[in-house]
Amino acid sequence: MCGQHIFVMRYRRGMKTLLVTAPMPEGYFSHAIRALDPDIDLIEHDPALSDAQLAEVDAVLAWQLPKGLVPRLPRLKWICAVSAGVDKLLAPDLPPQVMVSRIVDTEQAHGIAQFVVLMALRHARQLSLYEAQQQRHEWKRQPVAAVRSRVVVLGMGAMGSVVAQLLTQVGFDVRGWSRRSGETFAEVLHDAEIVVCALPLTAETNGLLDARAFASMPRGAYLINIARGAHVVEGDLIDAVRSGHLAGAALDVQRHEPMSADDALWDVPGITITPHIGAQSSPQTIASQFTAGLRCVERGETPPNTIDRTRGY
Ligand code: OXD
Repeated sequence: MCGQHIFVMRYRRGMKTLLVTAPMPEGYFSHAIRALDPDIDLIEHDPALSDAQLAEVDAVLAWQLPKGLVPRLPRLKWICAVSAGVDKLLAPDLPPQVMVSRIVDTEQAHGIAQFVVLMALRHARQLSLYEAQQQRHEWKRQPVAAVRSRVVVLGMGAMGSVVAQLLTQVGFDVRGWSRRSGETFAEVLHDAEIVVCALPLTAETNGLLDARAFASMPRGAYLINIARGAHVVEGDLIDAVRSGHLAGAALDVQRHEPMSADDALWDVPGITITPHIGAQSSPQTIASQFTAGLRCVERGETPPNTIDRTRGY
């Protein structure tokens, strides 16, 4: 369902969409889109595209925007993210009237929730201890009990709420926190055994998980980040883990992706790195939400899941 009318004039012709979806291979999204509607006018991004070709672009389907692209798109009306997060698309030079929407995908949210549960249980059931024992051929039992750890989920949007639900079903004692929950950040962290970051990345949340936040968590707490690397001040996290204040972290996202081979995060005992594989929407889901949104834009209406650009999500 489209939202409100945004244009006085209705568009009579189909719109041209630029696909800026690297690192996905060319064709990854266009095949799925053309399977739904072979007449949609698509071009794949290529640095060699001329100003005249870019001047015809009405919409962009993108993961992130190369610097300098936006001013070359004078007709741009809509950017559709191929992701749940839109932070990589909110370029400072994006004209205010350009709408930005995101993918809202329950399958992806379930995949993320499963990943969080995997990491939370791995930590709470001390799996790394038994893996280390196995390396040493050491058969030694530790006391065991069903997991009831206190978990705080930061961000209770489309992702965070599904994460909180699945953690609760597994037996964790879960509390959600969002800007509107009333409690201060330090209050919510102070007795959290596991903190899960599911926040959107905005100017307010960039670097929120810093030395102060880690100091507010109890000794032995564990961090799971499935949102964006920039939520975490990575140097502060390394210090908090190396000092023994935090037990460790599972980082599916990092500030610099892909991480370079000499990134300091790789070698911190207790920090688990995965390469942004928590979950991903299928090209078919993205194609279907994109084509539905494009129809709205063609009719001069707001596409579904359009974000509030002043809030950043
Ligand atoms: C997303 C992601 O935002 O995959 O969808 O990180």
